[in-house]
Amino acid sequence: MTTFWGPDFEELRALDPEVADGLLTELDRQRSKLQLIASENFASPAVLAAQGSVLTNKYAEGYPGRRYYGGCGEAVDPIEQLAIDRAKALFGAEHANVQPHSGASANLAAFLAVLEPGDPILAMSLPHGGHLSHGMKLNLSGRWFDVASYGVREDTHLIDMDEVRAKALAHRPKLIIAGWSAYQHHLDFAAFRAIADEVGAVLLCDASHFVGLVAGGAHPSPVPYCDIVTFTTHKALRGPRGAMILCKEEWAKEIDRAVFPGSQGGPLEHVIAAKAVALKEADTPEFRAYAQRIVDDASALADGLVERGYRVISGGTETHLLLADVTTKGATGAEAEARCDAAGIVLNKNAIPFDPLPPAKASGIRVGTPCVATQGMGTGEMATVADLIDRAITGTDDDRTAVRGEVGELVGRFPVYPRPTD
Ligand code: DSN
Repeated sequence: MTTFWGPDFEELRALDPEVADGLLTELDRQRSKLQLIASENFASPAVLAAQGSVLTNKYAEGYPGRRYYGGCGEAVDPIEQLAIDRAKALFGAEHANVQPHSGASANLAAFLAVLEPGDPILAMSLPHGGHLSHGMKLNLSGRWFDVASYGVREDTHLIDMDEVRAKALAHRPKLIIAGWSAYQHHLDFAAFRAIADEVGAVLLCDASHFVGLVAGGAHPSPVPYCDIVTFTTHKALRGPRGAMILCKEEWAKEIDRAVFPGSQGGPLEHVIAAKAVALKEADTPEFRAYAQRIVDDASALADGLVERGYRVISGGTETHLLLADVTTKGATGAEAEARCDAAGIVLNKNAIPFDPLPPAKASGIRVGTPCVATQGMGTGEMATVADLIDRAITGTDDDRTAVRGEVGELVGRFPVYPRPTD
């Protein structure tokens, strides 16, 4: 039996102490601060082992059984096939492509499969919570397609499906995108499907943010309703950095061609192996409990901030994140982000719907619970987290020093990547 041969940190430290020091600094940052960025997570040691493996050495342009390089039959083909089969089984999908390097790359491939330059598309606007690859004017999607966007209602901060339908009837998009980066509620996939059918559009869901919740049964699935579903694998799904595409069988050939050779070359087989591991981890009762904990934590955190006088956008959350207006607390989003960071709390400034401030300042913060739920923190800890955030934003430098100490104590009770002494 061959024994595993993988990353040797001492060798790295001897060869390149600057990079080694950087890795240790990052490990310490992840361990010692409170990680509340909604799109981040802590990949498991098994995922990290697969990603840091000799598969990085292998070229494998093509697909299992149909490669443009020799040497793929022994390991690369079976591992990629395993990832494909696990993705199809976990999400009940007809077809899976596990090669996209990122969410933007997955969306690009979906566009290539469906659209021609200049075609009309309809997607959620970036300032209301959409993603830049959904038609933002500086992004390829905004430069190459004729984009109309829908948003949220000013009174409820919820997507108004009547508005989506009216925009679709007026714009006649060839592609409708359902999906977001900063929205707190379930999308009405059935309504999106009906609108797409009414105007003859293809329906794409970018499920990057919530696909981990879908995998764990804590969020409705877009798969039965959508022609194509793209998603990143490193958010709540807790896999390696990368992405996947699921689609109906009728789109399978177009999607595969659009990924390779349409928009990518050699697949990252070490990352694909790590995706396979993450999919196996996600297909367990432990992961289902984890997904529910993420949602429960986010809801408890929203309640905690509301109790402390914050305006939580739409009043609460059904997902893993919330948006809170911090301007009533005497800070812009950028200032709140900096003050929290000084107190050991990592989150990001975020535009809120109808934000009067520019995105670099923003009126809000986005707070997510995938990381703290991985650490095992529950709703009881979220009251403490809300208090720490509030004191970091509204307090003095001395208060932030005190909060930093309490953050250290809290994360010390829920260690991530534990030290031998933890
Ligand atoms: N940048 C990611 C996020 O933080 O939401 C989406 O790509």
